[in-house]
Amino acid sequence: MQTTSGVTPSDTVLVIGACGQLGIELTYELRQRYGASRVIAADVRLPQQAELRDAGPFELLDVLDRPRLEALMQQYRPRQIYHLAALLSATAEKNPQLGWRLNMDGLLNVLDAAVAYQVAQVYWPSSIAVFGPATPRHQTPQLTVMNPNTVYGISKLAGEQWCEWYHQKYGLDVRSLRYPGLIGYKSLPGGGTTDYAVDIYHQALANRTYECFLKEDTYLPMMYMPDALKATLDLMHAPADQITVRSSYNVSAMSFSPAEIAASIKRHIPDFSITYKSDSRQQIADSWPASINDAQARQDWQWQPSYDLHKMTDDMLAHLQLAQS
Ligand code: AKB
Repeated sequence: MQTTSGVTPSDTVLVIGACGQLGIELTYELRQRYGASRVIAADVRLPQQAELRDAGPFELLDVLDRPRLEALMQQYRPRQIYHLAALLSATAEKNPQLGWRLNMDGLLNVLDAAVAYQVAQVYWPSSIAVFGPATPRHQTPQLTVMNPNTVYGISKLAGEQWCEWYHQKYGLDVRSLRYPGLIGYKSLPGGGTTDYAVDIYHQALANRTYECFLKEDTYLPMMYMPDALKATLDLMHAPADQITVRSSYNVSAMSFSPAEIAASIKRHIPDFSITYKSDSRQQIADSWPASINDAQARQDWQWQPSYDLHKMTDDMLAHLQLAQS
């Protein structure tokens, strides 16, 4: 039996970067859909969540280590690869050489391995960081001026073009989304500029106060994790002839400022207060879009988000409170 995603019941799926914010949730979701034993979680470090290690196969992998990647390709012969390992924007600015190497050479290692081992599909996340200060900030189109000024954004833009090149040159079915800031309750992000929108929920519950590293009126595009998982899997399951973008799709769900997320939280925690002390991440945020136009994704594979700011806040706080009790 062949599914629309090209994955049959005996195929395996490799998730590289399975211990990251998205990797954890995507691995859980893929294991639910395909069966735990078929989804190989791989990361450079052991997972803190025992479930990730114990419920299915887990392999240590530094994606820059080509021989180790080859060995895993030979062992598992994955039909799909989700390659998520990367340094995010703020961390890559502090360590530009590593940011470039991991984000770029890691991707090229995976694309080469996918061609060599005839992998049916590769997923690789891009980001709104591909846009820059000269990009139209509101309703940023799919195709527009792109002049990223962060190492992360430069590596993501180059990565997008490499994905397109591997598709054209080798017919590799590689698919990608330009994620906005992702917000979820199952894991903490690390090293991103949009991370405040996760941390604020934790601090609101723990301390009733939050000091934000962005200014109160900094609007950024954001997405709740269930929507991010849905977008990723909808894209991967869409018939190949519907995929008209082989670099990376714009996807959008909501846009808000720190003041607005604080007000949303106050509906549940009236004594919550926020203060602002912007740091170097403000400059990164100011170079990114405030909102995204995702008409192409809606047209090609019927993308439709389910969560707005208040609905996300209700769900986030309910789950975090449950975890505390
Ligand atoms: C970051 O802030 O670096 C990431 C992103 C928008 O790609 N969350």
